[in-house]
Amino acid sequence: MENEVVQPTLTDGFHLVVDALKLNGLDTMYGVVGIPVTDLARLAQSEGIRYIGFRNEQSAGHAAAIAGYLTQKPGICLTVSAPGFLNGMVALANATTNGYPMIQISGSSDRAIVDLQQGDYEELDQMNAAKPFTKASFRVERPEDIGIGVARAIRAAVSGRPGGVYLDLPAAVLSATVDAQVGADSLIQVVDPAPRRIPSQESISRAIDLLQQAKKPLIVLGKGAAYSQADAEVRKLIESTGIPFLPMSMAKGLLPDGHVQSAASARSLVLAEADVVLLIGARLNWLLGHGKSPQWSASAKFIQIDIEPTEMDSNRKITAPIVGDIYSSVSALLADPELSKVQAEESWVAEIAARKEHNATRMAAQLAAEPAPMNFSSALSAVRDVLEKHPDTYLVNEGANSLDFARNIIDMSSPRRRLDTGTWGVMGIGMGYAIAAAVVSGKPVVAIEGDSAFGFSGMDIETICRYNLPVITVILNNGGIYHGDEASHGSPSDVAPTRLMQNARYEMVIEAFGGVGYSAKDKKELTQALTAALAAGKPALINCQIDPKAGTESGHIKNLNPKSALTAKS
Ligand code: ADP
Ligand code: TZD
Ligand code: MG
Repeated sequence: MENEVVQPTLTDGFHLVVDALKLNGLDTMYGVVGIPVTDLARLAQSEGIRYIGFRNEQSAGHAAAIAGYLTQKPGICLTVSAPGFLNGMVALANATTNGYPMIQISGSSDRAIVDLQQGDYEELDQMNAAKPFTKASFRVERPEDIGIGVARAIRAAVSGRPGGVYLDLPAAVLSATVDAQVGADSLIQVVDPAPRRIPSQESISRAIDLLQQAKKPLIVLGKGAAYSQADAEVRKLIESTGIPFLPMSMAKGLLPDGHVQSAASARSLVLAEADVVLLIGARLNWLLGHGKSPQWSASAKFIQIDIEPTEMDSNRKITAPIVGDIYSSVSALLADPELSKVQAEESWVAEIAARKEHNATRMAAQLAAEPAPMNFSSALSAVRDVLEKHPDTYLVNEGANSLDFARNIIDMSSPRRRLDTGTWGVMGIGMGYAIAAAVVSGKPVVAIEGDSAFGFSGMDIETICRYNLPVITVILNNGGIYHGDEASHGSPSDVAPTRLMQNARYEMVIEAFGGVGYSAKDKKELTQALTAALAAGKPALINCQIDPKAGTESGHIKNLNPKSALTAKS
């Protein structure tokens, strides 16, 4: 009919969020649903975005963060208002601290009510609450701004030093409608979200000058180097110069730990002796003794490659800063003909080799022992021997002794396979990192967990079983935080603060959800269980009985515990 009124085709906020994510290749979401985002997850799933539902937003957030680290695309975490938002915030802050690209998208309550503090359902000024913990925090107030909000969030998450970004979506924006064409036109496909940062030629020459003067050069690889995926270039730089390298924990495997130039097992020697140090994607924070003595020589000179200009001189003078992305910076070093004059001296290489051999002999003796019950070394030697046959496995690791021993004992041979507690030493990453690693890679994952560490995210064993992921959780169960043998401090009813339940049957937790539980009291049982679990490729949990006396306070960082000036301590 001639006079029929053509109704405009409408879209709404829910659809625009999903369309914006898909347009930018963001194909997975980790979250927990509830008011006002349940339909967002449903719609995402119906539109082909994979939605992985967790039991707690903290785990979902950790999953999103590590997915970002592994893929260089922001990991997406979906949360509900106020409490769900706050549960996710630990993971978002941890992502910012570690430089993982992540976007937490949260629904929020009615702006007018929230701002007048009239007590809305789950009322919180989330955008402002998120600011101190994030690289950027945005709120979208109109459906036609969703495209821009998502684009800005993506850029903030992945450009420069990556980090956590918060994107606030009030319920009213999600349900608001707008003309479909207007909506479609408002979406942005981000072009070049993480632009290369080309270092100046001057900075390259300055660095090479310094390397040419070095008698005892050292390259430190950090997780920024792993993240940047410039694997071939970094390897070429190291092999062509013969300079020994030291991987930070998550850079293990960037070059295989068994590489002749690895100085990992001569760490204290190379830190103390190096005269010129090239940092590639590693900060001189507490993990590197702030670059100061006694760990480092006071006269050592530093070269630092980092995309973040303000990182330079943050802890110690950087003589030759190279501000650039790692791929461009290492490529520029390789392209400079002067680099061919840089060659590590044989005496230095030999000194390191001798120390490595000495330390390896000592460690071999520890690993060969078969104490009953098991201790950390003996249990992890069994895990190491099995994992050597499965080099593609992702390794997630948290705890104190469980972390320190596993980092030293288990060699990595491929890049970005080791995922651990990172810069903060945060507990609770275990199940989230394991789930995301399995989802992103489709490969098997082994999560080595302290018994305390496991408790922080243990309920997501159900998530692992629900999605039938090839995740094997190995609990080094010494019955406590650091150790399980501390006597109560005079309480008639309570155990000591470090104690957890003795002889807890963690293997039964996974059985509740249809996974396979194992208990291992010695190396043989552990070897058999891990071998069988890897062959099955299904959810499994191995509860390893570790001597409650095994383990030291705070693992390797006991020195960071403040001491009471008033309490006489033994
Ligand atoms: P680690 O804990 O392994 O020592 P850090 O997290 O302390 O590593 O340091 C990683 C560093 O890498 C950060 O300073 C970050 O800015 C930097 N970085 C991350 N990605 C890149 C990149 N693509 N190019 C250059 N630097 C990067
Ligand atoms: N809470 C959070 C979120 N992060 C932390 N790092 C801690 C608390 C303190 N903490 C550590 O630094 S390690 C650890 C805690 C509670 C657990 C150590 O016990 P474990 O490991 O059983 O996991 P080991 O093998 O017994 O040492
Ligand atoms: Mg423990």
